[in-house]
Order: sequence, then C-alpha cells, then structure tokens
Amino acid sequence: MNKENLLLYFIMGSNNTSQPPSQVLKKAINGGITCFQFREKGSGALKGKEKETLARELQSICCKHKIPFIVNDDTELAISLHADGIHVGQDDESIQELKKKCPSSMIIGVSAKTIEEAEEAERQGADYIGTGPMFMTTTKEDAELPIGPEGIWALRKQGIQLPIVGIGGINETNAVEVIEAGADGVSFISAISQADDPEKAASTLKDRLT
Ligand code: TZP
Ligand code: MG
Repeated sequence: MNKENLLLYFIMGSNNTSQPPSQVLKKAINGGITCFQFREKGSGALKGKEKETLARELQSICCKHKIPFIVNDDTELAISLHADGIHVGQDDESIQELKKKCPSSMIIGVSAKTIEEAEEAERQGADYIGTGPMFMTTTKEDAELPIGPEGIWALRKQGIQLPIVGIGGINETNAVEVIEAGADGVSFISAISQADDPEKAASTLKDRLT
C-alpha cells in the first residue's frame, strides 16, 4: 500500500456523529483526509442490510474522491463490497485467514501495540499496524489505558518497519507528537466526527502535519 495514504486516517461509524455520516465524510474529504475506515461498532451500531447500505454510500463517496475505503472487522462485507482494505483487532480473524479469503490486493491493517504483536503482524504480512490508544479516549467503550507516543518510539526502536498509524485521543494539538515518535499517520474518530465543522477540523489537522 501507499504509506502516504495513512497520514490523515479518518474512522467513523453512524454512532460517532450527530450529523449525517455521508455529510461528515464529504466534509472530511474536502478538508484533506487521506484514508477512511468504516467502523460500525458499539452501542446503537447498525447491523445487516442497514449497515451494508451505509457502507455502500460511504464507499461511493470515497471512490469518487480516490480515498481508500477500509472496513473494520467485517471480512464478508469487505469482500462483497470489494473494499480497498480490512482492519482487524488482535481478537478478530487472523491475518492468515484473511490472506486466504481476500483478494491479494486488499490492504490488511491490524491493531498491534506490543512488540510481539507488531512482529507477528509483520511476519504474517500485514500492510500496516494501528497502535494505541495514544491518549485518553472516550470513543471506544473498552479502550485500554493510553500508551502514549512512547509506545510508537518503542516499536521503532525495536526494529518494526511496518507503517504505523497512531490511534486514540488524537487531535490537532497532539497529532505532531505521534508523527515525531515514528508514526506514518494519525487516525481519529471524534476529532472530526464530533466537530461542528468537520472540514475545518480535517484541514487544521492537515496543516499541523504538512
Ligand atoms: N481504538 C483504540 S482507541 C480508539 C479505537 C477505535 C478510538 C479512537 O477514537 P478517538 O475519538 O479518535 O479517540
Ligand atoms: Mg475488532
């Protein structure tokens, strides 16, 4: 995959915003995001046909603007939509399984924060890892304690070469620290999905990093 696409990685599901998700996504794209992950999870998350309909709507917006569309933890959906990628956690389907099922062009992202998890992701052929939480977050219901940008330093120091995206509590004031620690990109939900002006939020984040 193209590492540059990871720089401003926006993640959203329908329960992360009070505005129509398609509107938020369009504004975020206008503001300069470089990648999008559809993450329909947690309380009130859509299921079945409704989930698929929203996924298709957001995917077509991404497609029109040449923004990679990644599906969180739903391999069947990712495959049936011909999504650009799939992102899984440590407790989800293994990379080995994904490699068997998915087209070889599909980007595979994995959440990994310990050196063991990162090395395993590298061995299995993941395209990037998501590491966090960097900072305190209230968006993920079961989020663990923050590891800080130091967590990324540590992985780099121990030789991890895979592209890394920081996640968790990242906003315009702390995004730079994450990149300086060795990440290729920052990912965020609420910094954009909860902003009154998602376009401005995205463009401010972009200004901080470019
Ligand atoms: N994984 C670790 S923290 C987190 C996820 C999905 C939530 C990130 O949301 P926010 O609003 O950017 O802190
Ligand atoms: Mg998961």
